[in-house]
Amino acid sequence: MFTDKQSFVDAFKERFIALNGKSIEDGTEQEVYQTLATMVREQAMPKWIHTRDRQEEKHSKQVIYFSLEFLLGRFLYNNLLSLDVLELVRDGLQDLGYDFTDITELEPEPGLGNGGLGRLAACFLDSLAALSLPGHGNGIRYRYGLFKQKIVDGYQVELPDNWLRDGNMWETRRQDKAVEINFGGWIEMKQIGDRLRVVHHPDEVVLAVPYDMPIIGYQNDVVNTLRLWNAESPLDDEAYLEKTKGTYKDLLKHKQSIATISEFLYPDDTTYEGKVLRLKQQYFFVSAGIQSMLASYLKRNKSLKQLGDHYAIHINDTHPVVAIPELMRILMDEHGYGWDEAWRITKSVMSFTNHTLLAEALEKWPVEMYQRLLPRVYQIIEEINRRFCRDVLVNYPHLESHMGEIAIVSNEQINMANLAVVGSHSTNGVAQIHTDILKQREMRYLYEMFPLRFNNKTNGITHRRWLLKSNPRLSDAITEAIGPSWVEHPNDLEKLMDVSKDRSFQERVMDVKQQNKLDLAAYIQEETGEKVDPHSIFDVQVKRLHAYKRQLLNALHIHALYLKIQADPTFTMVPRTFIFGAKAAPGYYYAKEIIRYINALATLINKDKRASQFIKVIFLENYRVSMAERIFPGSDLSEQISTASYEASGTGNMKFMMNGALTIGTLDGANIEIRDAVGDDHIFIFGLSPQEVMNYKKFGGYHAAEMYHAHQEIKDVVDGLVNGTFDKVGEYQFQSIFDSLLVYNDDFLVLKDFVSYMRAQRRVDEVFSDQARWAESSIVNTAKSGIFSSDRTITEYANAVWNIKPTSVK
Ligand code: 26W
Repeated sequence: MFTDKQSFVDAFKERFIALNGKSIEDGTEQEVYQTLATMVREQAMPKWIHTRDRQEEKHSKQVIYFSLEFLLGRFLYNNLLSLDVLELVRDGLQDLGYDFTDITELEPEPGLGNGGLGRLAACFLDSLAALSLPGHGNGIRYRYGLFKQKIVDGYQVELPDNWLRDGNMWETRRQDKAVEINFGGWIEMKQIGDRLRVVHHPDEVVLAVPYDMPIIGYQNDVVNTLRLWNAESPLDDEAYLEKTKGTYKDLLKHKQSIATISEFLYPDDTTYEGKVLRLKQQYFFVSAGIQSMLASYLKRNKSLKQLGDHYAIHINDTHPVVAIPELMRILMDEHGYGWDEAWRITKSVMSFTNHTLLAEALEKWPVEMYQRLLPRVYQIIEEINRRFCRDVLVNYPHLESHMGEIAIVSNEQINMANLAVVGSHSTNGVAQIHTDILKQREMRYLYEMFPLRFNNKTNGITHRRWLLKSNPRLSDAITEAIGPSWVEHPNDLEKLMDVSKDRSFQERVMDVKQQNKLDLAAYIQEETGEKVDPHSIFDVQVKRLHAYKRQLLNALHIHALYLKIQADPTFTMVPRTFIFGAKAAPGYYYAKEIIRYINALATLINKDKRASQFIKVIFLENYRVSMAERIFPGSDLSEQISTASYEASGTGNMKFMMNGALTIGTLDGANIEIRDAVGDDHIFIFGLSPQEVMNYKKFGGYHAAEMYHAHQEIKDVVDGLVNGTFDKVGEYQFQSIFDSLLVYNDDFLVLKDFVSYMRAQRRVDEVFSDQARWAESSIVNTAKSGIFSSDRTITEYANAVWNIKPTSVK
């Protein structure tokens, strides 16, 4: 234990020798990082045990958040902050001759997620622990996280993310808690007395071994757990050879085939084998999570009847929905419960969040695949479906004609979203508009049947990582103005409203922003070699690359500005730096073309002497959590420009807002709630409303070609995609983007919103030219961001969905 700088330095020297067999003078930075992480871990261990004991002692109800993604980011800095030893460690390391920032950046980053959904899971774990709530994560310990992105000649290239190469300092392997997972084989019904017993004879058994990571609460002594499962062979090598009479080569093949289950985040699912693997991943971590939950429950309780009073399982999107039939299976086949009782228990335990309206992401699985891989689970799904359809016919006969849409099994496919709604007690969307659309459109018939199950929980972000940690300058300025209470009660940020018009505070905030922009500019230069003007507007769009998010609209705006600069020698504007960060799914060709377009614009513009005085384009490769932490504090303008009604919520929008950036955005997802919070004067809204977009989608009436012919500016830019402009800088043209707009009629209404977007951008220029006005808006954005803390979101889930209570461990 260390409690002051000197005790830390002494302990560190001792531990360094013990761990590395040499003195610190001969140490590498890597060894310093590992030693420090080991010490922090040791500091957390007693609290970890203590938390578990207190939660058990008090019979606290616990929630387990089941998610295929946890986009965690680095731990060291946050853990030091949470344990309240950050300052002394920073100073101590300096005394030892090491730079604290350099050391923290050696930590490999667990990028076990694609985007918002995975990052949300990580923010939720942080808030659960900070609020002393008994809540844990359950997921997969992917050997490789989301790919590492490189840009080569404008093209995205994917490299493996070998994050475990040097070990993970925060995990603890718990061999004793391993469980077995069964795949394939056949089902035998045995008559035993007057009862029918189901025996599953699997043809593959996989061992799930948990690796636990401590989730340390913010200065409250709570340490919750994230349990990530690793897939391994259930037999040791000799036993395997003995049993199978196989060769050494067979053994290696067998081990490799099992290891693939926890090898990659979202392995390619364009092939049949790829799809099977994904389904295996889902069942693997779900079954393991339920087994381990029940094992700990049954240590203290005999009957599973009250399971729902002690445990909640939260299903993060459709990926873990197999939890519903799996719990049914265990209750019936392994514990002898009848259907009705098992169904009641299951529904009381399960709750579900939907994160998207995009059809491609609402999972459906071929019946045949389930039957083959999970024969018993499939039987149960079929029975759930049979009973559900009967219920519809008897109690909601007018819905019969919609049976194909609401049934759990139809067209030889299992509809996972329907299964989730039917087999749980709560379904929520992630922003008000998203929940409303779910109720009115996607799930209107299920909503009619189960109106009380539907509710909204607008997303949030942890202000501890996204403000306190990543923006220390702004945090200090806030605390100077309103005191430190906002750290514990983020709604207190609202007190900033009192000083939003105060000139000296405005200057303070703008000065902070300027320094953060200088840092960001230096980072950009380091990463890309490009020098950017720190007084230009830093206009930023960072998020997954997807057509509906409309990075294309942003790019076309840049392209239009470039053409204006070319055409008019007297043209002038407020200088801008356009900053992008985005990964495209490896199989998503169109998204990759957009990346190439942005990079081609950068090549065209940044080299042009005159154009680059006004605009610069930066594409930062390999966007990830640690990069995001550097970007938000130095941003002026937040691009949230999805086609209205497509972005479920967005959470990047909240991170920008909290860091004092102004939003340019459509009325989509949580942008609407941001607008409601800050008021129209402090946000730049443009474009079609969600209703207008939905009307176009339903009734038609939009013709992209009309926009093209009616507006010279649009015509020039769109022609620019294919008229040879890019050949001049050695790039190929952008036929597929051109075609998406004019041949395929612009699915995401980019051209429809173009004029309105251009106008909104000119308003941005105007407001930015009035620094006092901009400063006020910036302060208002931070002041109103408290409601977007994930502490608010988690409190709502705890009270209204999970029914869990804070358990103090002090
Ligand atoms: C089934 C394959 C699949 C899996 C994941 C398709 C798409 C995904 C995305 C990565 C899901 C995702 O990140 N959704 C986002 O979730 C956020 C948290 O609720 C929302 O804020 C975003 O609007 C939503 O796009």
